[in-house]
Amino acid sequence: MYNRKAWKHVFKLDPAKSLTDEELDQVCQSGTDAIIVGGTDNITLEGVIDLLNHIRRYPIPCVLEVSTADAITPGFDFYGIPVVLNSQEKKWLLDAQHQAIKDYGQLINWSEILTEGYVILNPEAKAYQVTHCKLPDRADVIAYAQMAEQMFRLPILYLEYSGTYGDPELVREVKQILNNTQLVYGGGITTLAQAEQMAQFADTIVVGNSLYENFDEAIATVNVKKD
Ligand code: 1GP
Repeated sequence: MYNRKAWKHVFKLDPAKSLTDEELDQVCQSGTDAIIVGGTDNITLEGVIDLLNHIRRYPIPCVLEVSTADAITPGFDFYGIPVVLNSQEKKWLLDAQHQAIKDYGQLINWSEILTEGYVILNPEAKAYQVTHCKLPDRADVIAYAQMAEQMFRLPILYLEYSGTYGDPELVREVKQILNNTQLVYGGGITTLAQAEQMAQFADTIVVGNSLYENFDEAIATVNVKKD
């Protein structure tokens, strides 16, 4: 089975956005450690299956990050289940997940489930707005990290700045207090230099949007693995 803790660089593909077939081939052959399929808006089962069919031509681990139960399909290696720690609504902490387990419980292979404790730090991000987050300060984030590891024993803590480049100092501080929980950073990485800066501290960095904005520069972020 795949060792997700060793993933240093991951691309996130949004089923609602499009790349050419050639670009998708390049993403799959880039040398990245895994591909996450996920997004917030307009996620359809058809879009997810299209991407899965393409990615499955390549021997690369593939994760579906579940944002709507309607777009879940078999065939992924892992299913990421976001739990939004700084949401102000219980729905995004427990209720949506609870309902999905009620509906699909018998079909779930629990060894494929990765619960991701999300802390969303960009108020402009769609996910921040949809889940009615509250902006945490530094002390809040540190406490969320401790909660994730020590209280809830979450496999992953995801510092999510989607759409904007985050604070490397905060990522460094969070890393210092995590031992078993995998620290994932995502948001605003458009260059190799930014990838290198965040990869000093995060276990895993995620590159998403820039694939759709400056493809070649986004692909070059994989070179962070050579460091
Ligand atoms: C989004 O964390 C990922 O969920 C990556 O962020 O799209 O800003 O690269 P970007």
